[in-house]
Amino acid sequence: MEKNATNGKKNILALLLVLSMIITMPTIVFISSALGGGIAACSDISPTSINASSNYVGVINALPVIYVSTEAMNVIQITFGLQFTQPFYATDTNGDGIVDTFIDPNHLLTLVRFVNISGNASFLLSTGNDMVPEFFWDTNANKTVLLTFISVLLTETWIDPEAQEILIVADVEKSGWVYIKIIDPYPPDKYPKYTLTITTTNDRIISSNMIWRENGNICILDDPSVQYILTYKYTILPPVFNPPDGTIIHIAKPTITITFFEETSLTIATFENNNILDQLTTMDQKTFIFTPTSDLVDETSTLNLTVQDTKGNTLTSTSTYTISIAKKPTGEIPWLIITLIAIILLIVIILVILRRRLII
Ligand SMILES: [Ca+2]
Ligand SMILES: [Ca+2]
Repeated sequence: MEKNATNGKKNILALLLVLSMIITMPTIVFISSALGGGIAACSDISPTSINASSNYVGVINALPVIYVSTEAMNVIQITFGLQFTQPFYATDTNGDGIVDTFIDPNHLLTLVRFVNISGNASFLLSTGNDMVPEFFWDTNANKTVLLTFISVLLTETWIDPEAQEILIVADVEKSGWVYIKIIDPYPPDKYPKYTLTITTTNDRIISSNMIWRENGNICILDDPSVQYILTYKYTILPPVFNPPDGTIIHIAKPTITITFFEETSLTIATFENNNILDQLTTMDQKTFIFTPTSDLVDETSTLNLTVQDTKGNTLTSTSTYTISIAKKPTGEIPWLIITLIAIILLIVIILVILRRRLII
């Protein structure tokens, strides 16, 4: 009884609170399914969208939506020969005041990713099913901006052992906005302790929210630069394997050397999942030599090493080899060939004898 009375008081208080808020804040809409439902506030909805009924204090079921402007949509239609029957739009699904979800009811555009460009919520969009964007839609300015896609090959690399930095320069010829794809030589899944900073030649740092690293690539969205410097802060540089990764080995007991650029200690060493830690030798803790104690057999084998530096950083490196040992002659007598030759000789002899008899 007491509990019901308390609930009743709570309901009256809630009703008064809701009514007072509707009166004092007309631009805010509430969801409330009678008095048992929750209350949620959403901005950017005009009071005209309040749908009141006898059972509901106030109802919203629409999320804030931004529709593309006709002008911005026309740029894309004309440039890419597309025909939109309805405008594409964006919604704010979590009510934080920033649109976060892109919808194209025409199913002509593919969302590549959301990006915040100088505080403007924008969507990188592809005009096909691929994930290479052709333009971005800035929902704040409600304009579409065309992008140039460039795939850059890295050519020059410097290593600064003092700063433990790898510097790579990427030259890009462009004007206007560009979406650049560069192969990531030190992807985060393989080198989780390396950090990457991208700067331009005038020391402008590319904001980390304009850089994406996935599937072994680095993607950068940027406007006015022509040269980018990729700086990786490393912990342990990857070693050099000799013979290199992917080599086909034709000898049963090959010697494989692994050279690091700094002193390290081996913590794990396996070859085709067998522990070979005590089969590796080193004179300087930089170059390690592995010669198998027993003959290798024909198969694809991976050499896997984990090392640790003096600061406790670790690095795991692998190199895979195809073992293909040449077959020795077996020494067996080729009876089939001998039999065939004997039969041919016999036929020849018979033919010669028959011919002589005919002549006589
Ligand atoms: Ca949002
Ligand atoms: Ca595309």
